[in-house]
Amino acid sequence: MTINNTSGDYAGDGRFGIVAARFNRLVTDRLVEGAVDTLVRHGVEPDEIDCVWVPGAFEIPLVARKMAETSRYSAVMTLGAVIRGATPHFDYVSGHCAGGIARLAGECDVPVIFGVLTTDTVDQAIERAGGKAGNKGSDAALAALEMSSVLGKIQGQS
Ligand code: INI
Repeated sequence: MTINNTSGDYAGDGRFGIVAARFNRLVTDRLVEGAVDTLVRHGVEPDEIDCVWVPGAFEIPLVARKMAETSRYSAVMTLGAVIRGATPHFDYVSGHCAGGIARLAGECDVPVIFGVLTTDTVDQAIERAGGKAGNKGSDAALAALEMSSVLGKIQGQS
């Protein structure tokens, strides 16, 4: 048996969770829009999407874990934007956030998707939030759809 969903033909079944950071909201609003738009275009009803806002990327892992542990979601997407400043703060926030989400992605029973931008500049972040480098929120939604479909197939649900 081969499971390789390259066609992008996902059922979009179930509820989908988003955890989004309010920090750098100019960017993260665009990421959320991209994610919701992509989910809906793949057949997810808007009222099957729950978006929980948290203060910043540092807070994402805790809320993503709580959402994943409810077993209510087919996948949980994490969306944020950590932009490098002049101090080591960036490294602490991005390191905790990425490390926490990576642990969840390996430990949780549902897919936890990493859609947190880490960039040197605001312009780089904007480019990746619906600008010339695409929309990483939309990419996160595609990964969520594919992963929930793959897990459903492995578990024999579809
Ligand atoms: N949070 C972000 O999401 N992005 C950032 O760029 C950022 N910077 O640069 O400071 C940031 N800081 C806030 C942090 O995530 C926490 O919300 C805060 O430290 C409270 O725990």
